[in-house]
Amino acid sequence: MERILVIGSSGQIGSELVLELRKIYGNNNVFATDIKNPTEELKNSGPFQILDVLNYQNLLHFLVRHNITQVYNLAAVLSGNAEKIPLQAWDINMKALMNTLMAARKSDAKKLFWPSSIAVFGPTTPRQNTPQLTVMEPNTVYGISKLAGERWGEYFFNRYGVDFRSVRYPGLISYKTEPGGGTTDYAVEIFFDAVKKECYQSFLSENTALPMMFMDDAIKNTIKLMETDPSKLSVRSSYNMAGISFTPKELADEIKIHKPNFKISYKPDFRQAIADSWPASIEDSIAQKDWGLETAFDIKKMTKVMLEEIEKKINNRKY
Ligand code: AKB
Repeated sequence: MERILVIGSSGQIGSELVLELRKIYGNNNVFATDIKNPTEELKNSGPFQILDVLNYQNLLHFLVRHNITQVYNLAAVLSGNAEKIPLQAWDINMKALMNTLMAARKSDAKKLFWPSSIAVFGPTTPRQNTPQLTVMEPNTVYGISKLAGERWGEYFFNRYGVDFRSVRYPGLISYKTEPGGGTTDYAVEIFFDAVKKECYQSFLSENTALPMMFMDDAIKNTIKLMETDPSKLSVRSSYNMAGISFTPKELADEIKIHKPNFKISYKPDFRQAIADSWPASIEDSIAQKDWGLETAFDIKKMTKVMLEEIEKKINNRKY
């Protein structure tokens, strides 16, 4: 029987991943933890505890006490925020990972998921259809920490048998919990502003293409990777995951189909330089071949669901 710990369960990925894992493995077998309070839905559906992953002893104790077999460690300072507090972000991102790797090695929680990102690539990487294996010279704090994390994950797999698994997430788009401090956040903010105000000021320029993915696809594929027979996994650093690539202008045009009065303006800030250093599109055939990565949402389907669900959310709040 699997007993699963999700670290960072109150964040954008965690708040949806926990609910999906509880459907599969049973409410009481999926432990949600964070340093922030969870959503009501998450709190009411199973165990939640405040846990700081930066405290190694508390983490190890938790794993042993609850007989944990799998860990998803989602705690991270994202790209935009990391540029504001470089040394602190490096410290948090690396310590959160190293504590989990060491605790996995010392306990029965040998299976570990840790998210990497398209941020591992840099300005010298080929920007279109970026392959799995290529030049990797990230120039952001977040990207450097993700690349270092991938190398440590693979090292702990080879050296200590920790069953480390990872994907390089593109920007993730969801309506339940908003992201915080990322460069791809515009692609979530735009939907909330489109519903509330029918206008949006983008912090990225109109033709900045980036890989993105709807949260349902991200969650489904993350769990699929974790359920794959270990012998099928040829990559123990992190798998490319392409999603869908589009620019702010292309997304705005899609929103206008549903909201003809919607207006977008552009005022690039410091996150433009980060976006310019990342790939515009990614190639993910190795993940497709090894563990069956597949997605269901294109820009049209995603836009429709995002607008409908945010309308519902805002209307429910009013009454
Ligand atoms: C960010 O923008 O920092 C993240 C990411 C692409 O990893 N969404």
